Amino acid sequence: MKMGFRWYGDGNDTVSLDDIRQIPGVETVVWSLHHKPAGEVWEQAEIASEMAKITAISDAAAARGVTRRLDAEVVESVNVHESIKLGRTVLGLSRDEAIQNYITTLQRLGRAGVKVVCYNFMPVFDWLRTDLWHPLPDGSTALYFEKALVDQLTPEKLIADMRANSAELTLPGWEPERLAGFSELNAAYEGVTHADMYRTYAYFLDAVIPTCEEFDVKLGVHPDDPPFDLFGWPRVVSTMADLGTVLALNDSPYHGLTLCLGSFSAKADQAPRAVEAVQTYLPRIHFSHVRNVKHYPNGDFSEVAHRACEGHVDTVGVMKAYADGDYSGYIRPDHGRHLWTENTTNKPRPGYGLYDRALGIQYLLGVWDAVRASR
Ligand code: DNO
Repeated sequence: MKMGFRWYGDGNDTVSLDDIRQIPGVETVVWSLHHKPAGEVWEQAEIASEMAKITAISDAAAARGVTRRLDAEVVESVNVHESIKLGRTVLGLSRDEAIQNYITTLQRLGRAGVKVVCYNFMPVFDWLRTDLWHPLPDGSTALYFEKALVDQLTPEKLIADMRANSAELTLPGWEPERLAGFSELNAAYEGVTHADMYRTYAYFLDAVIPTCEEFDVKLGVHPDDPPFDLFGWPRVVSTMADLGTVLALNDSPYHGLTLCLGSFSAKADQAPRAVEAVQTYLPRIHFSHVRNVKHYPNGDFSEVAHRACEGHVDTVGVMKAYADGDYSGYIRPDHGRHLWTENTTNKPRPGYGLYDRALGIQYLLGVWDAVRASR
């Protein structure tokens, strides 16, 4: 297993590569070209330059006698254009053009040494929360989902809120272009069913997986977040059963999961199945996000510290299942609470501060090390 840490890039993240390098146990920096809209080809030179920043930090440290290196083997995400999910031209791009661009990007990432590419297949929006700075009783803040608010929310109001709340940083999945094309997309999804989405998904996989095999790049789909339909748009990567359906769309081992246990467990009845999900799909899990959520009886959920007893995700059982299965993929902590100065002078990207994710890693590695030491 390789432990990773997500980094949004120079000038786009309050956390620096040197901060990441000092977290014990981190071996992989999870990166992306965050300025690239879905559907656009990534240039080889841009890929090389971003990856070189990550490896250069190890070179500088090596000069001071540090031997542990950071690699750049995991990309989160190369976003899938809506034309691919809809199976038709939308936002000025045809499905097959968008797929060809995706293939070109995968080829270039493979050539550069990337091993896993994360993506999602959610219609229109990426992840959704109602409060990005929700106060927790301990004085920290965290991402929060208030069900009653979403039940009476229109997509238009949501967009305005996200724009106002995101502290001037572009959130992944909420890029200005995607928000701008919203009305066209809303109309395009009218009447689209779950079965339609599985059909377009299979078409996409059939087209891109041969490239993944040739260039040795594994694809890992991220579960829907939250894992249920929103605004009537069909989400198809939500439940334990959906994960099985999705994997059965294409048998190649290069088609697998980015098993985000926090997203998977954001549906209260799925949270108790987190360990089972790891055990069931282990050989097809290429990348995993391990974090915790706490459910409330009214349907709300809050993100909490990584420790198992803080919420409803058995993070100990999850790490034990990975260790017992000799998991050889990538894991990262996810969505920390915002701690200390992160609530005042050093506001990070929501969910992506330094401290709570660094603490989370030590907890996850503690379980991993304990299980392996007890063999
Ligand atoms: C949010 C993330 C998601 C995730 C994408 C994967 O913090 O978990 O934006 O990266 O859904 O494509």
